[in-house]
Amino acid sequence: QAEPIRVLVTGAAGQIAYSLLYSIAKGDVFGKDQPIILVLLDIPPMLPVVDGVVMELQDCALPLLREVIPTADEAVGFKDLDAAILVGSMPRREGMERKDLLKANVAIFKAQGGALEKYAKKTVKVLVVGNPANTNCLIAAKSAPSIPKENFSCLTRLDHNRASSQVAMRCGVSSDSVKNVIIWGNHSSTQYPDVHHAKVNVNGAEMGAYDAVKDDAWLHGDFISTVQLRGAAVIKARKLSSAMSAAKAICDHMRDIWFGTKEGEFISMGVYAAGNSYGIAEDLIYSFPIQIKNKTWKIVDGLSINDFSRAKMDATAAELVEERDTALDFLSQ
Ligand code: NAX
Repeated sequence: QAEPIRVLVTGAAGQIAYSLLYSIAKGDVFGKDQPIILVLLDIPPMLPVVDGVVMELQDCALPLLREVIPTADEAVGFKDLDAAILVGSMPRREGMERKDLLKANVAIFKAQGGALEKYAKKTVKVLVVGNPANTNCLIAAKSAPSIPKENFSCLTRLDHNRASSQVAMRCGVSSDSVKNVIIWGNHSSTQYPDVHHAKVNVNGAEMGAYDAVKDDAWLHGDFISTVQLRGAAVIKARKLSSAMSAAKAICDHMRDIWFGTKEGEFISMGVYAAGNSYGIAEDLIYSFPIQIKNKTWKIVDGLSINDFSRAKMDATAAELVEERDTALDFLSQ
């Protein structure tokens, strides 16, 4: 059997991790034949809670799970990693300014990027989930200069899945009948969910999303705002932020990195923008349409962009530039 791989999940005492760890440990992400050593990192006061999670993982009696290591020590947590899923971050407290939140997270992701640099394998695949996910990812990547920038990505798959599902429900088809929706930009309310290149399979006939939905006003209006504001709607209803769906999206994202995307399909993820795709400024982590093969992603090029899309892609890029510049000020302090 294969050698075990070492997978880190941070924020291990939190609610996303609670939904995520079971799926990883039972083989949904890295394959049914891949033994796993799970490393669970959280801050020291949460370690008693992490111990409870460790007990539950043991009690699942999962054959692929070789070892579970709870820790608050970065030297232990980031050692020899094959994959790192960075979920933990500083949450926004009431009355907290955006800037203060960003500052606290720059400190966390600078430290964790530094720990990746120092302790992880150079081949480690790093997925940043903790918000602001794009900018946290950029800071982590910059703090780990010897690990290729391409190994870092941030989660916009939840937004992608939300968009697919909205279209599927509207057309009365199953969610796997919808492919190639795109989330452009930031994982924030400025993100642009775009279905101009999406395909819907309606009773065996594949057609463009606009032809399948037959309601351009909805696609240009409520569809976009529903996806953009879905996180807030879940919080309002549940009094807690998305966790089950976030965990599912993390699994989708990492599984696609490990095994590749399906032929002819693309997914969305936040990746390093090098300044040569769709006129998006360089040195941002921006969500693009992505295809993955041999654990290597590439941006799907050459999709036509109309004026409606252009304006929305630029607006979310502008937000990311501002976030980055503020974050880089903190990073250099
Ligand atoms: P919880 O508050 O339930 O858990 C977060 C955990 O992270 C806590 O146990 C906390 O102690 C830990 N933590 C804080 N700082 C840490 C550090 N420096 N090192 C290690 N652990 C640390 O939050 P949860 O609902 O699990 O959400 C986690 C993060 O995901 C939040 O930042 C949230 O905003 C973000 N999300 C991002 C999404 C995305 O699509 N990119 C969607 C879901 C989610 O909202």
